[in-house]
Amino acid sequence: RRESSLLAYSLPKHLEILGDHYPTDAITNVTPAILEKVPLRLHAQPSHPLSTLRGLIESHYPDFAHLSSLSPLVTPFKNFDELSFPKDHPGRAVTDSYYVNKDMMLRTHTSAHEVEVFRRGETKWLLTADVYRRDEIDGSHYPVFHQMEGARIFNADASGMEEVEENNARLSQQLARSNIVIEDIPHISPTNPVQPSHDPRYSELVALNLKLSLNTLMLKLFGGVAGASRQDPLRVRWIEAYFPFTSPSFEVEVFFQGKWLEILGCGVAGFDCEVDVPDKIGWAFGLGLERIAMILYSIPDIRLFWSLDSRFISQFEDGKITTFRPYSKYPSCFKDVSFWSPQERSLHENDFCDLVRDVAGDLVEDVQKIDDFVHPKTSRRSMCFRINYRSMDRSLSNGEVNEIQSQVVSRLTDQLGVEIR
Ligand code: FA5
Ligand code: MG
Repeated sequence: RRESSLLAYSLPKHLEILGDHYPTDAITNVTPAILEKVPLRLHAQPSHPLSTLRGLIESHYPDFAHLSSLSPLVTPFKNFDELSFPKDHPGRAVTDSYYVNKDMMLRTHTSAHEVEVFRRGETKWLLTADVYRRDEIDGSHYPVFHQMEGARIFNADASGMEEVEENNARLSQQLARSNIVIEDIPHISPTNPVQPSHDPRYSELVALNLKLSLNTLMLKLFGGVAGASRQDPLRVRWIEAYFPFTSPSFEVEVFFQGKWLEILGCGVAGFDCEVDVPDKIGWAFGLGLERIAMILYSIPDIRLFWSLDSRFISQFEDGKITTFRPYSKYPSCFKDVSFWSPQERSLHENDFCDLVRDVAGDLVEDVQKIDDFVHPKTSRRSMCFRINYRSMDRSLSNGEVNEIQSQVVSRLTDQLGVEIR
């Protein structure tokens, strides 16, 4: 596989993705290593931890539509514009997102489908999918991960608000009987305002419904592992956030093993800018499945989700959360590479990481920038990266690592135009 991706870096005229052909162009930056993940759909593989976790969350929302088969290929319009992301939002950059060509990209979040699902007339729904972001390489970041979007809308009138209040009363009772400590913030504040088109009283009730719904979900997911004994309750905190398509907006963090962990983003949805349903009001959230699964299953490295090793997948049973038993860790091997960045344009760290990922696949465990300076006289930028190679399934030989490293070095020169030091 490594050999073929070495040859494939000269970009083909067309890419075949999920059976369709797409022309490439000047901004194409999807790599073979990424495209090979697209058909895998871990969230739909029976007994895979991500699939079991999806089922667990779906069971918290039994009367919602459960969607999980939308194509990851979306237009930048759908991923960004339709959700009111500004034209200069950093997420749009080719350094941060994967583009098939200028008109088609791999979704960066499940929110990319919000407008379409609302337009279909769904009022309560969950949507699970693989999402793609160019990022650093380490034990908790992977360029493909999984999100679950949830949304619910109500009629923006007395009858709709009656529905919200009934639901709020039921959820509050459930929480009152549970061992959970919630650090809350106001539903609406000057820095986290109600939308101009929303009745503030409706927005308050809907924000409360969102909070109750997610607090009870956190209790369902973490109540067993994070404590929830008298002395050690589950701690959840709400933080003000900003998303261009919701207001007020929040992030939820859960206290786990001494640290606050960000689980999701959410808010009161903006239907005026999103969809033509002015007489509705509701909420939406987007949560990261890997982060939750790593805690629930004690999975130490995000790459393990992609492992084909039977020692990984055979440990799990559909619908059951069990503690992962690590099998022996094979030795790792560091290699450093130092180079001068091309003079015309500075090299982005994500370009480096993608190239390494493309050559080494899952044999790369992490990449660290260990030096970065600009030469005072020539103004040239020098960078040094340390690549940590380790297989999760076997011992790598010295010769093999050296060969991968020399492929990295030659592609750095040929493809990214750097000068090795
Ligand atoms: C979003 O993606 C928004 N679409 C969420 C949202 C939905 C807001 C609906 C409002 C309404 P964010 O980029 O923060 O937001 O990601 C949401 C969650 O995905 C994070 O809280 C985290 O759990 C997970 N996540 C984000 N980046 C990564 C990553 N690199 N690796 C693993 N999980 C990640
Ligand atoms: Mg975030």
